[in-house]
Amino acid sequence: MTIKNIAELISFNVCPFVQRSAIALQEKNIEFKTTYIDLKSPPDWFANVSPLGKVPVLRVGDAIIFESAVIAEYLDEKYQPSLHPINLIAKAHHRSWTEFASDITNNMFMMLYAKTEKSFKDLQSKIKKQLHQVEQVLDKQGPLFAGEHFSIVDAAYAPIFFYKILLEFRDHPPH
Ligand SMILES: N[C@@H](CCC(=O)N[C@@H](CS)C(=O)NCC(=O)O)C(=O)O
Repeated sequence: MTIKNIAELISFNVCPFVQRSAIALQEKNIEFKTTYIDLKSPPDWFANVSPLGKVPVLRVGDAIIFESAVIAEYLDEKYQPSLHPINLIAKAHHRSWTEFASDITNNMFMMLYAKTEKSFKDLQSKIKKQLHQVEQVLDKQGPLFAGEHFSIVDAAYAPIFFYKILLEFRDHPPH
């Protein structure tokens, strides 16, 4: 069953953090409206809804929720069934790997905007090591973090694969 029109996702094109929220909304079968803004020249109203000046922001009625990991947690608590493991240790592990996904995503961002060949290459090898760590976890329990079942942590990794494809065939910064 789809839950109708309860949310507006304030977005920026190809933002991996926005993609996380969009995936979480879709996995929860929530119908939502997407509003794209240009981060280089945001509309006046954006400062009032985004305390950190970042996307994603989820607008639910008059309320604002920001930070992609928090948006995912909010959606998971509000709309059942939960996409977290029941076991509290497993759930804590999923949250830890979500943190790690944020670090990888930030490194990918920095790689995309790297100013020098050296910083580009350094980040590339750091990300490779990080992805290798993730692979080792998934090799034991994959293909997803909870085996066959999609969990909220998987929403944090899906955009990483999109960015990986974007970056992996490059051996120098795109700019
Ligand atoms: N920790 C934030 C990161 C979000 C983020 O960095 N979004 C970028 C776009 S992909 C942004 O809004 N950047 C604008 C800025 O930093 O001023 C989250 O998980 O939601």
